[in-house]
Amino acid sequence: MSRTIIISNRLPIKIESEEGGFVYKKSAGGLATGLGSVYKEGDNLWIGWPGISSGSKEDYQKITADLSKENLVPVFLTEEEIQDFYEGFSNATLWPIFHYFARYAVFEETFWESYKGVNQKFCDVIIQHLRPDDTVWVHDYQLLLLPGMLRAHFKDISIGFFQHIPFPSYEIFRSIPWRRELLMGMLGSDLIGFHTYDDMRHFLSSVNRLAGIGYEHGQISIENRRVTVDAFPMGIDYEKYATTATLADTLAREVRYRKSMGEEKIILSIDRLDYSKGIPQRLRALELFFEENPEYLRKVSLFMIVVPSRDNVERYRLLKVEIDELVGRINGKFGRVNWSPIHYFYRSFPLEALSAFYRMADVALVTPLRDGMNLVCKEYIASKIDQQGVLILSEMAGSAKELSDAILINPFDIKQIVDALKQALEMPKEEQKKHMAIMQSSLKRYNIHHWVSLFLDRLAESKAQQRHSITQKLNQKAHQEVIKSYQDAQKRLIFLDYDGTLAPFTKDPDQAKPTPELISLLTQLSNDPKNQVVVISGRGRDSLGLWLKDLPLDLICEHGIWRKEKNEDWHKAENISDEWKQTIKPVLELYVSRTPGSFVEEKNYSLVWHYRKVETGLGELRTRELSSHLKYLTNNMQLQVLEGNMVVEIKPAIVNKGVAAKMWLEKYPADFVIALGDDRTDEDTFKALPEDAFTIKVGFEATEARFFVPSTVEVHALLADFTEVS
Ligand code: GDG
Repeated sequence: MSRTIIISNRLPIKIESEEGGFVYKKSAGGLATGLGSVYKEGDNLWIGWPGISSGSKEDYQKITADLSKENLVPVFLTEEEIQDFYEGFSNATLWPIFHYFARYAVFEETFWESYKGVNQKFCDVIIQHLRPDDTVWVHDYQLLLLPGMLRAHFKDISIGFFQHIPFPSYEIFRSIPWRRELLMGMLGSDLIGFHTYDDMRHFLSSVNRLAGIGYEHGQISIENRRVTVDAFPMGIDYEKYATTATLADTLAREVRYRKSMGEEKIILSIDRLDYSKGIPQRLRALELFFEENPEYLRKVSLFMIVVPSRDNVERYRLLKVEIDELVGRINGKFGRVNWSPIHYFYRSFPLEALSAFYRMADVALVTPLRDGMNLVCKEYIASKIDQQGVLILSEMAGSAKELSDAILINPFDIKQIVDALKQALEMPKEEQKKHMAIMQSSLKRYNIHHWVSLFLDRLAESKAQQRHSITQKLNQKAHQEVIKSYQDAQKRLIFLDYDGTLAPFTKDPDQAKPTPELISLLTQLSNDPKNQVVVISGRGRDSLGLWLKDLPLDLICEHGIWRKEKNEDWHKAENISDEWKQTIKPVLELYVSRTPGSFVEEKNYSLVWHYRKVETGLGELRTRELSSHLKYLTNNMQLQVLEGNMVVEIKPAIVNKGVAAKMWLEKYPADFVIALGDDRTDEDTFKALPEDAFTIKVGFEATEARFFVPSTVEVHALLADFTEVS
């Protein structure tokens, strides 16, 4: 039976040693709750670090045995690995880069080596437990290389990856020396999820620019797989927070805490200690708020919880000092004997206390400078059952995309936070309730369980799509099948596209001249009396016609406008005019002047705008603009606008490679028909051929062809094998 294996850096437990054994405390975090229903079921597993870095062999054996009863598998890490992999590469390299704190990032070769080593360690443990029909779900930035490592062992296994923190813009991500390896590691997955659409498009753009791999509708084609990239905003365990808020223990705590605070209004903030959370900025905003609005002194105070985190790292220690000093300064400046502007706790609390704080708070002030999602703001809303309250939320948190009923602020704009505080404290109760109800109904629906099933269903769907894709790789078996049919045939019709199929695609179209090896291959193939070889291309006859003029083969140029059978003259398709060029050429020239690196190629009866030398991204953008401009212009002109490989081509609509291929099929009936091509225009050829023809796409994009091969190398190998048999 197929199982689901969850992988994350930390297991959802905490181990404490007690005399004579260990005590295992379950984590109550959102992810642990959400995935609890998954990993505890049947033979499913959760694999990760159990949180301890020292112990005897016997201890580790005991822990492994104890955890296996809970469907948990430990990956033990050493002190050194914790330092270099976890505190080093994960938290001192990736964390600052991914949160746009590039100046804090440390690039250390030893950290990177350790990161690779620990990802490999995870891979080795997983392999011992994995079965080929399992589904693996890898979590977060500590394990970016793992999907690629697993893929190398299990070609067909279903792998999902979710990143809980932001994915930065390409301009930031590119500064990591090991950027390409990280991307390739992630691309081992079948489905890659982020919290927001922005993270997703930043990732796609990095893949495009750094690995040179394009994408269409959020899908990346790599080797023989299609990787789906999408946004899955994570929810919370809504019922848990809503229920805890009504428990007797929570309500008793609320009464107790309230009593000690008096009548004053409460602004609440809860974060882990982290520079991405914007804690000093928030404190400065509070200081300014009291300076500008002294009437609020003694009437409002900030209840601030900072949960200790990574505080053995220098950067975090410094942050702690900065926060302590700011709190001291503000309390010293505005405090009175019986009133403090800030109640500050550097510790964590049990869920019931947290729930009581959420209930007590008139305003939640959530101001991260960057946050993948931020669950605290969602928990605040879920806890406000039958209560009002106002959420002030940073637009830099992923959750801001969903919670548009909050007061959204730019956390770098301290004046805006001050205004937001005033607005929140003065907001009429009815208005508060209205916004709260809207946000609650959304969070109730898009809860953590919804998120888990959405991701896993999407992963299953993407994998099923991949497995049922009709285009198969031309593997050894299929290759032999093609050779056998070729050998058995008496008459063969062979259609070969040129650029990207016979000759590798180059930045400079003039560099695509056939090599002596290619000339020799085509000559041998054409000399076989059973073969009718047709080179079918969008190229003009002034290049391809000249290059191949001495070979005994047929040529179809400019998508069929010019046709030449061997030893005969060129023929032009009928009813073709070139008058339209006068109207279209100036438009293409306009796009050349706006797009450095692009140029216009003029063929006898078609025009091509090339952008293969244009900055990545800009060319694609201009293509969208140009295509829609041209489609409007050519409405009644019987022209076709084709988007090809780094080109936009305009040609008479009555000719295309499919129409030309059909003419050859009628004239030269054959019992073996094959077509090879890499471009969108070759799809017309594939579609025109009979079902039993061998149609082979060069490359990984979606296609009508029956088979695909990765590159021109495999095309040459197949043609060379043809020449070996007869
Ligand atoms: C990462 C991403 C993304 C806090 N104090 C106490 C306590 N907490 C709990 C909160 C909340 C969690 O910790 C914090 O979650 P966040 O989402 O706010 O932030 P990160 O820890 O940075 O999480 C983040 C998240 O992953 C999920 O994908 O949203 O963007 O950075 O659940 O309630 N819990 C208890 N006592 C405390 O004192 N029990």
